[in-house]
Amino acid sequence: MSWHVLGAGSLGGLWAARLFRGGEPVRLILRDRPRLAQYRAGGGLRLTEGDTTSLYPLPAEAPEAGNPIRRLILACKSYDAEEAIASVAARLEPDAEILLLQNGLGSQDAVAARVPRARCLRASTTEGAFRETDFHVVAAGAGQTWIGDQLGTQAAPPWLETLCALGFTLRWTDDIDARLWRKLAINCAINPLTVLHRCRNGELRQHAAEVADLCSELAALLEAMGLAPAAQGLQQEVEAVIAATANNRSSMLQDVERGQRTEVSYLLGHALPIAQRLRLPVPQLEALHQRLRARLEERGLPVD
Ligand code: NAD
Ligand code: KPL
Repeated sequence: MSWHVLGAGSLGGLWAARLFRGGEPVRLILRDRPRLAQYRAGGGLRLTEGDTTSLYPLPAEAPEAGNPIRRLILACKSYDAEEAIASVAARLEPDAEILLLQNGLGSQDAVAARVPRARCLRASTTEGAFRETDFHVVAAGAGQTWIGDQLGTQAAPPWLETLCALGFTLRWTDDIDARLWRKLAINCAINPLTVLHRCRNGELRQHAAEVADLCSELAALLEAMGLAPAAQGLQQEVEAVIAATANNRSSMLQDVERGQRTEVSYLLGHALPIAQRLRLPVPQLEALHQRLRARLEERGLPVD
């Protein structure tokens, strides 16, 4: 049974190359014919891991190709996910499984609403990869990926084991939303501040009080949502992530520095309306969102 990977960027490239290398049938779906021609001219997908770069001649196709899709990895950014799934919706088999790799929250529901018959599995990953050039991906540090159903009612799919053998650290969870919310909270406490202070993650240690205030409001929000376990020890984990990734630029800072749209709508932009609905005051988070939007506007970037 073939895998399809939609979104041949950093994470999509990493997943696709590892599947191909492991002997799994896999096809890339590229945005359109010009992109397909560009990919074919380069001879395939390049993956650098450590000192080794390999070229993998994965088959690729356009969204409108005729073959049906049974297992799909959706690996584009959150803000592109809905449009991307719509471009292949007609090709999905009735019992298709879709693995959603998007960070933050909000895009997963939008995708599931577009393809109500498919089984949408949500992932929360700390795997790292970046694009050296188009169709050349660099694996940037091993992480782990939690996968689960939204309602946590079904068993892990049998292919989880197969993928673990290909170099992924995958774990099944009955509570993927709690994992996604915890990651969202960590990203809300770190990423916007790195943009505002234009700093690497580790430099946030000089803004410890600001980080602590944000963690306290984020933990209160998680508790108010009935996600008390996801709130526990949030500040300590944020501090640990800042220390462990001290030398990194956050993904949001990287987006801003590259002049690209950020995923803020799926992080702070997703959390704040929920706080409002729950009538929970979160003044520090509101102020952070305003400051971030102002900075994005200054840089000529979309504020959503
Ligand atoms: P990316 O920008 O490197 O790749 C996204 C790819 O999707 C691009 O190649 C883009 O052209 C393609 N795409 C967009 N719309 C498309 C469409 N309609 N049809 C076909 N292709 C389309 O992004 P990424 O870094 O791989 O991130 C993907 C998601 O994974 C994001 O939500 C990100 O936050 C999350 N994530 C990434 C990393 C990482 O290390 N890169 C780590 C954790 C989570
Ligand atoms: O996930 C991250 C991101 O940059 O998006 C952190 C954990 C902050 C690491 O940089």
